[in-house]
Amino acid sequence: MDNKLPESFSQLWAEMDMEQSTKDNLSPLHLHIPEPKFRPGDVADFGDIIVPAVDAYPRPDEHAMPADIHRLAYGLVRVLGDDHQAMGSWNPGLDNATLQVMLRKMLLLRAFDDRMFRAQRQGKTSFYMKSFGEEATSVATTMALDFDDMCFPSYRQQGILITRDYPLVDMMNQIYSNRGDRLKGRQLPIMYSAKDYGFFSISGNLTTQYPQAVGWAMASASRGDTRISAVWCGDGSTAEGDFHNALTFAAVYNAPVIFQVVNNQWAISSFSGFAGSERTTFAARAIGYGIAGLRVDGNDALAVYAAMQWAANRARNNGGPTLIEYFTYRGEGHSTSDDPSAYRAAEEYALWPLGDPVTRLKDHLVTIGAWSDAQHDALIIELSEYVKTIQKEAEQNGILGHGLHHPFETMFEDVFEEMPWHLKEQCAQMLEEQQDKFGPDWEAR
Ligand SMILES: Cc1ncc(C[n+]2csc(CCOP(=O)(O)OP(=O)(O)O)c2C)c(N)n1
Ligand SMILES: [Mg+2]
Repeated sequence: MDNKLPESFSQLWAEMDMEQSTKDNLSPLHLHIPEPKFRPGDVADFGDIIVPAVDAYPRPDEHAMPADIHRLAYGLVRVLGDDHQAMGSWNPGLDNATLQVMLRKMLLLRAFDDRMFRAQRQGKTSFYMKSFGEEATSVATTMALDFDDMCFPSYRQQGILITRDYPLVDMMNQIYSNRGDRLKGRQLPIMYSAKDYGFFSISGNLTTQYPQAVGWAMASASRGDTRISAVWCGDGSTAEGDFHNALTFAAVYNAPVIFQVVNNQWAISSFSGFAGSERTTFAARAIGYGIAGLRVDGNDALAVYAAMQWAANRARNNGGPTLIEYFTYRGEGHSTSDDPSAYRAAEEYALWPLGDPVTRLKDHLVTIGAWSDAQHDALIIELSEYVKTIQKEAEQNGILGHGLHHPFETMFEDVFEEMPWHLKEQCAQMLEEQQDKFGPDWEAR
């Protein structure tokens, strides 16, 4: 056997050993493992979060070149000042009636969340997810869109449906997977789908909605339509490949899509550092793709509205995609299956320097004389009673485990236009087995 090859390998290793000896004075490589600043038992201190003055990052022209507005990706768009007045170039100048609707919708969302959380604890459904502290990012954003613009939500934007006046009873029927559930029990509770309300089916697989929103926007543009799409995901979800594929496509084709990252600091028990927040902002991801990027105070409903309006006008005028980061905080657990006291400091939400979105909007309205504390307290009670009434209505259609759901055989339907023989057989077998199990009087419900 020719021994040239082994010889050349040994030469190579010998050379590498020599090189190694010259590196002996280097310290060994090591990895950085992100660690949240505060854990249970600590008192959170958010002193390092920079909250710039209102208008420190003024509103650029909607046609600005992305390269000319990089500052906006590192700043914080704000409208509501510490004195609760709306100020600066981003102030959307909404009239009092519109602001009152915004507040009402955010409060309704909060009342709905509270009620459904409680329903899960009472065993009426298996799962629920609240959006406490993030209400502005779904309500104010939706108000800045047209009704026929298409929304691609993650699981924490039930505020879109509430803002678009989707019937609460239908949301509850879905949560209970009961016989009134428009989705026939085929989706996990809270994973709504409402085509007629411009609300794309929620998927549990994180960030799949990102490329879908781009595809929808590209289709709209290629048809010469005027509708745009808007998509939401969380900070953790930006680590998914789909996030980056979507931004690449949108940048290449200048698609009329608005990317939104709701940076609530947490992805279940992982903090945002695991998605890269220790190095830069999520809005700054836009810079690498050459698209517009805005970082916004997510608890300032007027700033959120203004940013969305800016991006929507830009997209509608063929200015292409924008990436908006809403800097906010997840006030409660990830879902009903989560216990945040196991991994983060207590009272973090109360210490969050950007406050609470509902309180800030309310304080603004009170300050300008368009609302009062008494009206506010009365509205909270009114909405809570309203949600309770709707809940009773939904529960007439059934709750978890009480048997009132769509007939079992419907699970075989809606896939094929004509049911193939093998599914017919399986369906018949299932019904037979149910009869055997529950007796001859049993009827498929
Ligand atoms: C592809 C995929 N990976 C992991 C999960 C499990 N998972 C569900 S929610 C979640 C956290 C997502 O955090 P973030 O994107 O910040 O959204 P938030 O819940 O904070 O709104 C994870 C890891 C999943 N559903 N899909
Ligand atoms: Mg998150």
